Amino acid sequence: MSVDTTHEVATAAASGASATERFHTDKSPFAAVRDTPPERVDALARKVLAAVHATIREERVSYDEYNALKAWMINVGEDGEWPLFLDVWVEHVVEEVNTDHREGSKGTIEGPYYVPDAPERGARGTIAMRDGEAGTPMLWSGQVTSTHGSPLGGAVVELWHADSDGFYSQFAPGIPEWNLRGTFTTDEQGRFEITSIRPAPYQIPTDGSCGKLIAAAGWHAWRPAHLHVKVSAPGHELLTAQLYFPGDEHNDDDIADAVKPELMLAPVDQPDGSITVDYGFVLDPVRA
Ligand code: MBD
Ligand code: FE
Repeated sequence: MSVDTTHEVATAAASGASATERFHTDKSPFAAVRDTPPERVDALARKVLAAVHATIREERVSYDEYNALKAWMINVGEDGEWPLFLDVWVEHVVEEVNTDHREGSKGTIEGPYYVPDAPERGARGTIAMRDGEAGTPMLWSGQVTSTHGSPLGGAVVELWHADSDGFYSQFAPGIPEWNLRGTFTTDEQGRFEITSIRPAPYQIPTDGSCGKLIAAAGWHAWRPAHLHVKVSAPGHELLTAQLYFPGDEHNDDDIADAVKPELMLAPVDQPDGSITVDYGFVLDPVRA
């Protein structure tokens, strides 16, 4: 009998702990804490607390409800699910206010599963995958240009996405380290061509604290299938985006509110059963 170990041990605690661990190894967030002036911390902390106080008064929150919140918040930390919670329910507004000046391509949230320094594959190549990786083969071609119109040769396209079961390498067990993660560098015309597979929709782990909130509130736990990218070039703003597939049943009710019409792919079915997609990026020069 064959045992599907990926499904058996892909627990919320395992993927949450990996996401928390990853955030700890990146020291830049801690520098930001130190460098934020006290006036700013004071203003933000007061506003958030005032919004909490207003909700308690308006809803006349009981002690049972207050203690349920306390227990739940303790569990989110124990599960390592703060990165998941924040990226699913908060990040989309941070992304909105920080990119609303841009004239180039739309972006969206990064989410909890980015890992830097994925294997380099040049301008044309196949992302790291297992022998016989399940899923529909996908050939993606595109070009990176600047809002001035010039092609950006040497631009870097970092791609990461879930497998055909909805699992990410380094956050679900039993998957090779760099599976479905790759770095591509555009040619002189700014062009790239990536071979990968079409990912499956992603379900928030149901056995952790975020899953408990979803169940308790009667929400659903799904994100539509998506490709994550970071696109960068010297002198240009880093673009973090996700691309989606038309017809996914959760494109209109993404739990993370990260779908935009500009991020929709137009896949073309090929006679051999694979799909091709053509999607490029326009980067904004860094503001003077
Ligand atoms: C994901 O794959 C994701 O992209 C986000 C934003 C949240 C949880 C899982
Ligand atoms: Fe994702």
